[in-house]
Order: sequence, then structure tokens, then C-alpha cells
Amino acid sequence: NSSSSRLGFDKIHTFAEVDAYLDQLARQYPNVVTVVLGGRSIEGRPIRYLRISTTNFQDARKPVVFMQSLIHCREWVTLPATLYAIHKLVIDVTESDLVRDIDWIILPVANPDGYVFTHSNDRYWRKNRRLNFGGTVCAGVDLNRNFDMNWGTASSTNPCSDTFHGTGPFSEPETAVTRNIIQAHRNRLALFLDIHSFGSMILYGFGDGSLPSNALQVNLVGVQMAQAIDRVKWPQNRNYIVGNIMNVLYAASGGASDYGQLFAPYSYTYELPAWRNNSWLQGFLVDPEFIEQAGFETWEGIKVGARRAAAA
Ligand code: ING
Ligand code: ZN
Repeated sequence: NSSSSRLGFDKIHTFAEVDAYLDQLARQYPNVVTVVLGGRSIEGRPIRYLRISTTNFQDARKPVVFMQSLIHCREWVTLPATLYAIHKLVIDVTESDLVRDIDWIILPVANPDGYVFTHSNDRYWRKNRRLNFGGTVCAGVDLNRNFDMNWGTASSTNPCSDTFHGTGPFSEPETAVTRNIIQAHRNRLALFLDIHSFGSMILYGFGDGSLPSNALQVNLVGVQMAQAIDRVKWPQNRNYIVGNIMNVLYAASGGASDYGQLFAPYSYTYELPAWRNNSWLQGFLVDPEFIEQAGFETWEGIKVGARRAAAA
């Protein structure tokens, strides 16, 4: 039904479907939903996000929660996480405190060119579609190495690498959109969430192994989010692991959530569960049966984080 703003949770939606859906929501729920054009991708696609607020973002006392998905475009299962959150904040509102007390900014497709490319050309593409050095070498910048936090210290200078960091911090229009959102709301940004897959992890800064000054609280809220997810997760998936990026995974610089941690007291990268026991590459494929569950269980974690961060 084209007039009702509902997207099912039975498949992974395309960029065009998500983009049209954002417009539908804004039309159908004009008092709470605004679509904002944050910028344009390398190939000129609109990078659009939702502002969800009962007070039209006019109440400077309200904390802001920001979340984004698909900065790594092959991590398809991250899209239902943001779409489910939108659904529960706008359409099926069962916990009204979350919209009453918090202003939300949700960017479902942070890397639209890459996302389209994973549908049309290469299912396992990770980066954006920058034609590096005039198209003379491999394409793509790893957007999660392009933020201005320790930029260039644990990433690749090789444009053919999946972790190529670009020509400088925020050299890419896609990361500039996220930076601008953070900067515009830095006075009341309570929680920053960058949704990735895979691994069943909740990671926090910093990617060089150093810790934020409030690391004890960041860890505590991380554990609480993980426990909330674990309570409702599929039994065949493992429990979430919570910890510092370098400690749990590897050293990494220029990450989105590391930049978020500079301005928000709570900032995390979620790694959603993988299909098929985390085997490499297959981990990025999505079990259709898991799409709605991914949205549902991740939302349990997001809610805990949002309430804890907003109350802090
Ligand atoms: N993992 C992240 C990556 O970009 C990460 C891990 C998190 C790095 C936060 C830096 C900051 O490598 C995936 N799966 O992309
Ligand atoms: Zn990722």
C-alpha cells in the first residue's frame, strides 16, 4: 500500500525504497518526523536522515540520540536495526517516554553509493565509491577510517585496501554528513550509535586502546545494553561481547564512534550477529528469518542505552 508508511521486516530494502519511505513518514507524521538532506554522496545521491521529535527539536534541554547504519554497505543486517527503531519511535509507539524525553536523529543509509553498489555489482563492497586519485587506482575510501580522531594512525594508505583512510580527515562527503550532525547537536548529544556487522559486539573507544575519561560508565552502559539484547536473542547466536575496540578487535583509527565519543558521553559501535557462525564473508549475508529479529533485539539494546544516556 503506497499511502501507508510501512516497510515490512521480511526483506532487506533497497536504497530507493528506504529513501521513499522517509518521505512517506514525513508526510504521514508531520508533527514528529522531518526528513533532512544532510549532503550528497560522491556519486550525487542524497544522504538523508530523519529527525524525530515531539517538540520539533526546539527544546534545548532534551538529549539527542543519534544512530546510523550502512556506513559499511555490505553490512546489510544493520539496516533493519535503524528501520525498526524508526518504526517503534513513530508508528508503533509502545514506550512513549522515548519520544517524549529524547530527540532522535536516524541516518539509515550512511553510504548510499556503496549500498547501491552492493546490490548491483559486488555484494561484499565495504567502502564508499570515491574514484581515488582521478580513477587511476582502486576505488573507495573506508568511511570508518575517515573521521577526525587519530586519523591515519591505524588505517591504510593504500587505496586498494578495504581500510584506506582517504586523503585526509573528512575527505569524504559521507563522513562530513555525520560530522555535521554531531557538531550541530554537540551540546546535547547523549548517545552516538554506529551500527555495523558482524560479531555480536558492543564496542567503545578508542581504537588505539586508550579509554575515554568516563570509561567505567561507558562500559557499564555497554554491558547493560548487551544484557538487554542477550535476554531476547536467538539461542543459536552467541552472547554479546562488550569492550574497547582495540582490546576486543584490533587497532583502528578514524572511526565514527571514536569521533562520536569526543562529543557524546556515550558512543558505541554495535556489531550485529552474523549468519552462519561468523564464517568470513558469509557473515555479511542475511538470513531472511533474522531480519525482524535483528531489528527487535537490537532495539532492546538501543532503548537501554538511550534511557541511561538521557538520564545521565
Ligand atoms: N568493524 C569495525 C571496522 O571498521 C571498528 C570495527 C569499530 C573500527 C569502531 C573502528 C571503530 O573495522 C567492522 N565490522 O566494520
Ligand atoms: Zn563495519
